[in-house]
Amino acid sequence: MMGVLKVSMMQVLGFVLLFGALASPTWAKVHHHTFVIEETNYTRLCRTKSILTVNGQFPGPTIYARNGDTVIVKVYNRASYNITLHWHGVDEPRNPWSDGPEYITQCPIQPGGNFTQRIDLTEEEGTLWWHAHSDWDRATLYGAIVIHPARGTTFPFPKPHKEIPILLGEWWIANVSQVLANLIQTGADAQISDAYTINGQPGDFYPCSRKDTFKVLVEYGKTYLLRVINAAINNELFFAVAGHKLTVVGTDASYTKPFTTDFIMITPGQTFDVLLEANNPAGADPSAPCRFYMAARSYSGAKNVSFDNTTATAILEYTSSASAPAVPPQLPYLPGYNDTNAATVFTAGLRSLASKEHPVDVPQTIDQRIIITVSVNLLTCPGGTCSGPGKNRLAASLNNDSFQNPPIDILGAYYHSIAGDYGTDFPNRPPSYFNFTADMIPQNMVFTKRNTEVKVLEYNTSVEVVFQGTNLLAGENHPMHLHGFSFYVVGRGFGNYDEKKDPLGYNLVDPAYENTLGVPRNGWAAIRFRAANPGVWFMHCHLDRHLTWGMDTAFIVKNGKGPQERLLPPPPDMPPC
Ligand SMILES: *[C@@H]1O[C@H](CO)[C@@H](O)[C@H](O)[C@H]1NC(C)=O
Ligand SMILES: *[C@@H]1O[C@H](CO)[C@@H](O)[C@H](O)[C@H]1NC(C)=O
Ligand SMILES: *[C@@H]1O[C@H](CO)[C@@H](O)[C@H](O)[C@H]1NC(C)=O
Ligand SMILES: *[C@@H]1O[C@H](CO)[C@@H](O)[C@H](O)[C@H]1NC(C)=O
Ligand SMILES: *[C@@H]1O[C@H](CO)[C@@H](O)[C@H](O)[C@H]1NC(C)=O
Ligand SMILES: *[C@@H]1O[C@H](CO)[C@@H](O)[C@H](O)[C@H]1NC(C)=O
Ligand SMILES: *[C@@H]1O[C@H](CO)[C@@H](O)[C@H](O)[C@H]1NC(C)=O
Ligand SMILES: *[C@@H]1O[C@H](CO)[C@@H](O)[C@H](O)[C@H]1NC(C)=O
Ligand SMILES: *[C@@H]1O[C@H](CO)[C@@H](O)[C@H](O)[C@H]1NC(C)=O
Ligand SMILES: *[C@@H]1O[C@H](CO)[C@@H](O)[C@H](O)[C@H]1NC(C)=O
Ligand SMILES: [Cu+2]
Repeated sequence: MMGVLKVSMMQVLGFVLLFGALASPTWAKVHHHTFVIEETNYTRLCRTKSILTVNGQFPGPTIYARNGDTVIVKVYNRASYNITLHWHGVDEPRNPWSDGPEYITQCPIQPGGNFTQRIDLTEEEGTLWWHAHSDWDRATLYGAIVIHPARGTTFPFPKPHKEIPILLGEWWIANVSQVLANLIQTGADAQISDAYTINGQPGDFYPCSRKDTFKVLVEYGKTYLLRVINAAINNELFFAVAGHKLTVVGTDASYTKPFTTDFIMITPGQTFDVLLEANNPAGADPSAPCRFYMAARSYSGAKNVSFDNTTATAILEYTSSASAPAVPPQLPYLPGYNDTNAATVFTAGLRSLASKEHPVDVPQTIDQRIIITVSVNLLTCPGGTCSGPGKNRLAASLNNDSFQNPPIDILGAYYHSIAGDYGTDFPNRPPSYFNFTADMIPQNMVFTKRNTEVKVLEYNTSVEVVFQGTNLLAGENHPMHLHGFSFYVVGRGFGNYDEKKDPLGYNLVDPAYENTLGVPRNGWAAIRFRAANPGVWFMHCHLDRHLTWGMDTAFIVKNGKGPQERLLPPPPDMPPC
């Protein structure tokens, strides 16, 4: 009896071990979520207002998965707005249908409607996020996506004691839909926000906020992984933790060489994985108070552009402080709001890990270089009735094309060969060459034109895009985001890009691999990627007022020859227009 049992248990155990060992690296798990979008009352800064939420939560739910997994999200729109959701930084191989930008890959999910989206986490590992991609709904519709190493693998650094998502956001007391409506109606700049937030809370320096300030408890001697996400609408942010260094180990779900710094500069759309060692000497003394602020405030390089200059805080508290006197925490050093030098030094420190386990695949040669000017512009306003500079309307452009959304989505129009929705003449070069970054630019150059032009790429083209910032109206750091791909940031500089000299200085060895990059104020940045993902992929500035003004376009990547190189068919429940 015992013998039989023993044998059978050993067989079972052997089977499990063998099967587990064989299957685990490729055993992708499928996670199912339901996201119900609804309007919920939240109180911040002494005022209650109705905001858009997912499952009643703000910030929204965190999606946890592992590299290699698939996440299926059933989205049910119970709110009274047209809404779409985007999985920021996920490549979505061959499946732009689930990507989300309104009128680019889908028509919005209308009130009462549903749409089931599929998120395939193939190469991504680290931190990403999801957010609304309709109007400015992402002001409150956002949450983290935490992607752990694939089964059977681990982090390329010692396992942290705990992981803490840090979502940086931006809050208006006013109705954000109304803020956007006013911007569109008047042609003037956006009303600035009233607060920044850390995990939904403004912190101690704002009215009625102190009791809800976000707090992290840490143990002396342990290391924590902060997963920092900038979900703000219109502001790049400096972020730091008093009394502690930060070691960046990843960005945009790709590992970096460990890089120790006092602060980070994070643009909307970006994420940083940051190790924080709870090693402040005061933390070892139970009688000493040991509390520190983590803080975020704007990096605003543009001259003469108003912005929210308030500071959001959260508290890092050592567990040893439980019985210590409650003295106010220290504030960290943060660079000045216009410290472009500090932003540049931080950004220049980022390098891909480029290890055996996490190799890079930087295109060493390119088939095509596309040079794109990134500008803030004006449009003339009929009857001079706008409230922008000179009674004109503020606008923005890429290569002097100010993008307007078409009435039906470009992906659907492309897939079903419907003509007239968009053009394919997005220029490969700036339409005119001038000193892009000069202090004074002839006033007539500032005006732009609206259209809906995209760029078509053959499958597997090795592409280089050079973004050239301009000083038209106002030079500014623009966080350019590409859907469907991550890219290597091979070069960056100030002034005008020199096509002969600047490529000689590229980093083709270990450049950072990102999905959003800050194009330096009055400078340029060059990215490389291989267009091996068929579909329609949006590219835009992640400052939403620039996006609204037209700083966007899309790539259509054509099908390749093989069956695995073709766009998948649309899901049956694509939202109708
Ligand atoms: C939300 O707040 C508004 C005004 O503050 C109030 O009129 C409304 O009844 C509240 N809604 C809910 C569901 O509590
Ligand atoms: C969307 O899903 C919800 C919940 O399952 C259901 O009540 C609703 O009828 C669906 N809407 C449509 C338009 O099918
Ligand atoms: C917010 O503004 C939008 C656009 O003007 C409007 O449709 C909506 O009813 C407003 N929401 C609230 C809660 O006032
Ligand atoms: C700053 O902006 C204001 C308002 O748009 C404008 O009147 C003024 O001329 C600008 N100043 C400079 C130096 O550009
Ligand atoms: C920041 O805001 C304060 C008022 O809250 C103002 O006095 C100050 O000039 C502002 N600074 C900048 C750089 O805008
Ligand atoms: C930053 O702003 C300060 C004051 O607002 C100003 O004195 C300084 O010149 C500015 N620095 C740069 C680099 O623009
Ligand atoms: C372009 O403008 C910048 C800033 O005014 C100036 O330093 C530079 O010399 C100009 N370049 C050329 C080629 O004129
Ligand atoms: C952009 O296009 C407009 C309209 O055609 C033109 O007036 C303007 O000079 C162009 N600007 C640049 C920088 O090419
Ligand atoms: C893409 O092109 C590269 C370089 O020509 C080649 O090595 C690779 O196999 C191609 N990939 C696909 C999927 O066709
Ligand atoms: C919602 O989306 C539908 C489909 O694109 C469109 O016809 C309708 O005008 C939109 N409603 C609003 C308020 O934008
Ligand atoms: Cu921008």
